[in-house]
Amino acid sequence: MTFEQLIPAPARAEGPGGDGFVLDASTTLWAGPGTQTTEHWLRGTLGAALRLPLAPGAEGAPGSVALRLDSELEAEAYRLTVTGDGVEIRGGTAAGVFWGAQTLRQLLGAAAFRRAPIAPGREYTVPQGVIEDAPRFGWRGMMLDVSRHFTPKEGVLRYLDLLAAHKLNVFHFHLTDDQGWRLEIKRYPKLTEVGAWRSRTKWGHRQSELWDEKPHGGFYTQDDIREIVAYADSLHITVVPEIDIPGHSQAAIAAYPELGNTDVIDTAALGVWDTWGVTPNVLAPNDHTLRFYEGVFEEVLELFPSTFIHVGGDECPKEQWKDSAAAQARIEELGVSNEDELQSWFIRHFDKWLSARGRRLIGWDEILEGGLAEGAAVSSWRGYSGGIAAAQAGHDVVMCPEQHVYLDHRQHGGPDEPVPIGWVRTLEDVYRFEPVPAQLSAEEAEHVLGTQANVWTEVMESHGRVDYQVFPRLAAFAEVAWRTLPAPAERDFADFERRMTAHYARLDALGVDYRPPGGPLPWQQRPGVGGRPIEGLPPMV
Ligand code: TNX
Repeated sequence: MTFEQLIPAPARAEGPGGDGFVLDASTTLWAGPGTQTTEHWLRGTLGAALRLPLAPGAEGAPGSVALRLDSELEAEAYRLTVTGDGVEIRGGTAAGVFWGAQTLRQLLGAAAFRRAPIAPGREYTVPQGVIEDAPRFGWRGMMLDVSRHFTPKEGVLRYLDLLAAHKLNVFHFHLTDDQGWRLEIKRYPKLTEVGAWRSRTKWGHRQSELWDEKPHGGFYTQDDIREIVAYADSLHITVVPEIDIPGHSQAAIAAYPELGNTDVIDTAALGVWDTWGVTPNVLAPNDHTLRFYEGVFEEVLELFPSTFIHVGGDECPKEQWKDSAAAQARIEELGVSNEDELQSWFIRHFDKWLSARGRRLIGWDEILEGGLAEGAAVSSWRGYSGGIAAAQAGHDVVMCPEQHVYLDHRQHGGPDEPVPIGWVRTLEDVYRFEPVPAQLSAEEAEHVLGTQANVWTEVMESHGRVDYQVFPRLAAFAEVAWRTLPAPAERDFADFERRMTAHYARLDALGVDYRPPGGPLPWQQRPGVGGRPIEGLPPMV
């Protein structure tokens, strides 16, 4: 193992030199004040993989791993020093120490990514040298859509491990959508009794004629969520929950029909949606809806300590509001000029509501339409433009343009790609993704909190399908989010690919069902299941 096989590559590495440090049964672990999360993680994860006790030892004892905070380092920065005598990880914060431990794991080889040793009694040598490293962005995220296809709790915990292994620190949890409500809300039990299940599922892109005729569903109890949030916290990952309003809400309307535009359609006849796309069935913009969702958000705030709370705000078609006498009366009463401003009023309500409780609202870039609420942040998904406009207006932005980092989009143009949708975005394309657009001045660019990759699951019916779409591209994304890389065209993709050889072995050890460089294995293909483009349809671009 050398320093040249790390992903993400560190900012600076000196070495390797000397014989290295051998971790064995006698190696002790000393954890300075404030470094307990890493102490537990090292013992629980590395200790299990290598079957080493990593017993508590004295500060400065030879043959030890030492963890300490160092106020001279920036938050999340770390310095990993390996001598013939031991390993020291210093971090600017507890998170910095933890990221240093992730690097240590990579230096130990693929075996360190298993849950138990494959060669008991083997020694593990860490190369000698110094690594100094710090992230480019404070928001390095992945969004997982658990509405379109449910990921059971165990799968979520596993993804948190995978994020941590890539030094990603935000898990955007897309909990509600038209096709399923996944979060237990005590005061509204029907949200999960009714809203967490659909009778059947479109198999493939919405233009496909295939159906999976079996019920699909599931949800997280509040205790599940507490466990997920606490587990994420132990990995220095923040969970940002998303409750999508006022569009993408058909599952909620199916559970509580009075939330819909009852003067336009018979909302009592609506079920949880069984196909994909954008439904016209959106929330009614009235006081009852506001009070209902305040109730939802009250429980959300109790469960999720994150400063940011995502309220969706995307793809809210305005037809029903145009046709609704009640919505039109509301427009008049508020003195706003159109339906976009009505949506803006709706979002602003929750912006104020969240601010009053010490939180901050974040929403998809449609929340810019009709005027962006003060203090709100934007997830820029329809390209860079929403993010540019928001940053120029002084709002914080998370860059996640669909043209670059939507991992549901196919990663190769070949005919074997399973359920191919969207643009072809290869591993190299993701490696060359630049989160900060050139149009922003240095000052405006300060508003780019970071970047995230979004994993929408319409065409991912299983854990294996999610892995296939996410990996290996998440590794390239992690490097983009962590490192300060040259301009896209100048990035050394060949070097990244070379490092990926070691990384594939780590992913194998972790049991990740990634797309192999040579294309999908037979069982990863989905012959006959339509994506888009499909025959007879114009291509998406
Ligand atoms: C657009 S991104 C959506 C999602 C879909 C996704 C599919 C966003 C805010 N809305 O509802 O799942 O495209 O790529």
